[in-house]
Amino acid sequence: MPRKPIAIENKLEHLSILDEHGTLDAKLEPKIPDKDLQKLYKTMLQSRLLDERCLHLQRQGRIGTYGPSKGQEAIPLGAAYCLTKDDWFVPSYRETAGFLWRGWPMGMFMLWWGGHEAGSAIPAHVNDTPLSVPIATQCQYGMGIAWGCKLRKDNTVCVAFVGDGGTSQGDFHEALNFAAVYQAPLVMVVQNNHWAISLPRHAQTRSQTIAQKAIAYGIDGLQIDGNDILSVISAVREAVEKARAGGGPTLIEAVTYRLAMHTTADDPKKYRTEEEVKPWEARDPLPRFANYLRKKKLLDDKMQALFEEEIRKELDAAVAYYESYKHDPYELFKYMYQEMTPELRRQMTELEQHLGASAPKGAAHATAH
Ligand SMILES: Cc1ncc(C[n+]2csc(CCOP(=O)(O)OP(=O)(O)O)c2C)c(N)n1
Ligand SMILES: [Mg+2]
Repeated sequence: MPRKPIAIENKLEHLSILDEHGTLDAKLEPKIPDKDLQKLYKTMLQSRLLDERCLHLQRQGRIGTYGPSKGQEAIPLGAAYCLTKDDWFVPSYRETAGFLWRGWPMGMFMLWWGGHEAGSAIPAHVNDTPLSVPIATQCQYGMGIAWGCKLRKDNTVCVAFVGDGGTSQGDFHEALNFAAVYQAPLVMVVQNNHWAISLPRHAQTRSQTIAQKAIAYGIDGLQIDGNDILSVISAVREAVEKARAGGGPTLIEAVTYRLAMHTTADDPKKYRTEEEVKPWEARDPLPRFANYLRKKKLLDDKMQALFEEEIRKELDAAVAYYESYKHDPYELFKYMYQEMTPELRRQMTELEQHLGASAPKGAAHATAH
């Protein structure tokens, strides 16, 4: 028998609605109330200013190693906008603008980067998981949570995030395969920011796009301009509605760029050129969204100044909260399990003996938070 082509049912598209010059494809413009557009912009600005403040805190030795999300604000923010509070938001570590939309206090975010366990204490009003630094592990949480949503039949869905580098981990593939087989309501958003620390996207996978990996799992895949919040909202909204209606998972590759360093422990000048970064600065999601709002008369200089003033006051209060936080030296033993293991108890007792009577007693707080 001769070889013959296999007809694979798929469509792979790229979506861009607001280009880098602020030109709108009006046919594709998603319906978003004016008030929401303004709140989204303020949150994007808040994320950018929080990022700047955390960088300064790190440089002054007042916070731990910090991983900026500058340039990637539109992706987690647009995605979070498409969720209800009961839906699940499963982040990696560059979803700052999404955390803010979900109502995470900025002081809590600072506690996380300051190394405190309390930075993982998600507010009770949302179904979110904490920042996840072990690469791609959150893909499995997202898949399991999405499967749970389906089994509970409570009409909720899960959006999980991973980086381009994370797509090389087995966790990513296992999660998507499982979600596809069980038709779990999972939306997997890949933040393709072109770099995994110093490893460029082209060295990460031989695939032409990350979105096309969806074809292998038998699910829908879509590539979008991740620096355009309108594209993000449009794509995630469609995927969330499909998942909620029982249509199964979607893989969205959101193309963006990490404008800052990987973390404060990294110097990107060692592996990438200014010429590479410059065009991406022109595609920054923040001024692009601002231009769109200005054209719609939803933003002006006065409003911009007011937003900045309000955010800076909130930031000052968040830093004050973070820096006055009373550290519990025993908290690191208490988060992992409902009941501590004998080995953890032994280690905590050892620390108690080491710290002496001056430190708060660990045993009194022995159960998990
Ligand atoms: C399991 C695991 N392996 C390695 C690392 C070290 N590490 C931290 S960030 C990173 C690169 C991640 O790149 P990407 O997924 O593209 O995310 P980005 O940092 O670009 O947002 C690596 C390898 C880790 N944190 N976890
Ligand atoms: Mg990356």
